[in-house]
Amino acid sequence: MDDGKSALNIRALCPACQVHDLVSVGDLGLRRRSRRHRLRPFDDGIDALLPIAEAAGLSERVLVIRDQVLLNPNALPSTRIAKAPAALLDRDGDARNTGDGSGKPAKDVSVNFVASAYPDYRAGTIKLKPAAHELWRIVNASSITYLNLQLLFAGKPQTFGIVGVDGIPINQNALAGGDLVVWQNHLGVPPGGRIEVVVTAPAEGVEAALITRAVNTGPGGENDPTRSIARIVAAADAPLPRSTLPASGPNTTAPAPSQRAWLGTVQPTRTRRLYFSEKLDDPKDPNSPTTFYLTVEGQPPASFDPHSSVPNIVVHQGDVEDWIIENRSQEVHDFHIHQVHFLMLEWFGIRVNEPFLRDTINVPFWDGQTVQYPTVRLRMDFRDPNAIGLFPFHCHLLEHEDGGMMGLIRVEPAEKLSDKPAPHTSNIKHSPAKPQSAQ
Ligand SMILES: [Cu+2]
Repeated sequence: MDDGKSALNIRALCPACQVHDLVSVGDLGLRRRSRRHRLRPFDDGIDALLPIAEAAGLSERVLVIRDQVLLNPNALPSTRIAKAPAALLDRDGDARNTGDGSGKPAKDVSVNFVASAYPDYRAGTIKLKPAAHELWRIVNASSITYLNLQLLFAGKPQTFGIVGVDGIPINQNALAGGDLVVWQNHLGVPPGGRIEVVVTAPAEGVEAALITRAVNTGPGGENDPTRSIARIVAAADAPLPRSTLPASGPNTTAPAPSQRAWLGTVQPTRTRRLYFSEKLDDPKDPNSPTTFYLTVEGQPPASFDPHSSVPNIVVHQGDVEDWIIENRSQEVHDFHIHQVHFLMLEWFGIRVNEPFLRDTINVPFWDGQTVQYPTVRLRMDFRDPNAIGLFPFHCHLLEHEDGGMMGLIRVEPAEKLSDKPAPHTSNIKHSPAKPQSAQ
């Protein structure tokens, strides 16, 4: 188990609590199909689940977690909810999370359409065989709700064995000594994130629950308090999940490692900076309409035009780039790109050691005071020939992307050597020493 204690060697599977897919559930095809998403040359849909050798022979279940309008919006908070133990947020740089985990949530949450509604959170039940090992494939299909999942047995956090993030197996890079399973006692899963984990059921009679812990989304973010989202009951007569992975055979063979060099060792072609920002129609009225921007530095901020097919970024297949994503607003944003995955190199300016890929990542909120805006640094991989085309990158919070927080990238066929210009130079400027108008 990774102890995660090294400050400069953070296995940051959970920056502010987010997760992706190991099992290639893509966007699961469960989210809205807006005009914008017709831009995708390859629609996400539900892909075949990738094989995970570490999960051979396990029963598997898919947990689709959604959010919805509160069923009881005017109810007072319940006094019957036992206080959850202190949050155990490690190695995610989550010290800024000062929320107390209470209060009315922005949305109710459901698991496979069974809601756990405020204020009592009487959740549905997942029935398991006692002490059984299962593979859970989890997607956060919420519009705006961040999840920080934890499994409690008799009030005590249990470990998840993470085998996949955002549709790609943890071990896919086939690094010598690379982790096959990452053990963690909580799972940060942002909207759009997917994660595959091995769990062990409790003994019969043990009170257990799947909860989501509070996520501090920033002064401008929605409230995501601690709450139970499913009861876990272990009983000998529990039915087995409908699907069990073969103990051997092609479905348990790990996918062939990529023939391309591991992304972490590739020299990027160039570096770009993009930033999230928001603009109130009336700066004096925090409740006035807000326009959302995701801007490539050097370009004028512009709310995304769904009728446009003009890309904000053009790259060539074969390129590898470093993108610095900056947050100039006071709420968390959830950077997501279609078609490709990326390697997170730095989170909040801290180098991290993640030998696996993502396609969704939280970008920490600006507190309104620090002289530099929070950033993440991502190594973007455009080497796959299947990535050629025009596709979006955006914040995965529905209200934000629909409010304009989106851009387009076009991946063109590989450059011929004769077309290649002189070596690219970075045009990246440092953040302004003092943050200016956050547009
Ligand atoms: Cu956002």
